[in-house]
Amino acid sequence: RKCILIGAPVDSGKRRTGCLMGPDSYRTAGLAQALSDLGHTVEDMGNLSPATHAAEPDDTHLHQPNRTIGWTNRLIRTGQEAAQRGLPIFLGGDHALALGSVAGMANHAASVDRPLFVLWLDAHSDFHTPDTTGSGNLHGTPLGYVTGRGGFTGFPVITNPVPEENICIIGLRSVDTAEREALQNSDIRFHDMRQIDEHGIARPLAAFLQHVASQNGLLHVSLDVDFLDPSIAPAVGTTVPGGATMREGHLVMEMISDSGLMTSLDLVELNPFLDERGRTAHLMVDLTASALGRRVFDRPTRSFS
Ligand code: DIR
Ligand code: MN
Ligand code: MN
Ligand code: MN
Repeated sequence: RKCILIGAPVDSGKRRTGCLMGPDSYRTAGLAQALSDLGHTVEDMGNLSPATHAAEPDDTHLHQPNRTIGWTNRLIRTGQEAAQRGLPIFLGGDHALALGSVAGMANHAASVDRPLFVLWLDAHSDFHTPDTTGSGNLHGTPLGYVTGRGGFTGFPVITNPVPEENICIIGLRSVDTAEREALQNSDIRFHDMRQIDEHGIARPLAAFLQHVASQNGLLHVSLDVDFLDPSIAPAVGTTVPGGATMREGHLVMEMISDSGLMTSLDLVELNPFLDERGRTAHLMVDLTASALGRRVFDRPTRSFS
């Protein structure tokens, strides 16, 4: 396949900075080589910058809304164009980049007359709107935006909202009060860590992938570093204990690969400033490789005699 790396050093989605260093960390950790070793063609578009935007208002509880609007404009257009040529991999950058990446993929899906499905791997549900967010951090709003919830004044109008029933969130363990009610009243499929503990992570994922396949859908995967347990992925500003293990992470990505369904991917929330010798960047690269065909524990037949 043709993988198109899109550097999206978005850092406007929350107050703690550092995600702007994400794209170059993935490059340093060897992402392009890992993908070409698997037989894929790799094109690196370099790092984007936000479209021109107004100065930030000072009469809002939101953090840098206009810069995020600039990023959203840029990423919708670039993503939509890239999706016609290959499999876009958005190198974040914080999760505010997904306002643009997912909206762009929704436009692309509509243009080829297929439904878009979204797999959200995250400790958080990111289903806020600018009106419900308590933190004012827009990285908590992408699923609210792409499903067409209100309140996104000044943002590009959502022309192709993603139907709630086309979204599956796995890994939840930190959901704000305002989001909880909205989520429970929505048709989004969501699976918290308790469900994963009780039934395993494969079951809900397999059901969702089967559904995507039955609808001939495109599949966008959004991988937030904090989906993973902080003990294996410490380089994120919003660590939440009790996350996915190394093998759960790889299992998810390997099942995605087996399905052959993934058509675009976000790697988000990596803050290399918080990392220990690039270990989180390296893990994210390894997970991406698993999603694109690598089998970590597949080894040539060995004899144990
Ligand atoms: C939190 C953080 N729910 C907020 N969200 C994060 O600020 O709205 N999402 N970290 O991944
Ligand atoms: Mn997130
Ligand atoms: Mn998160
Ligand atoms: Mn490696």
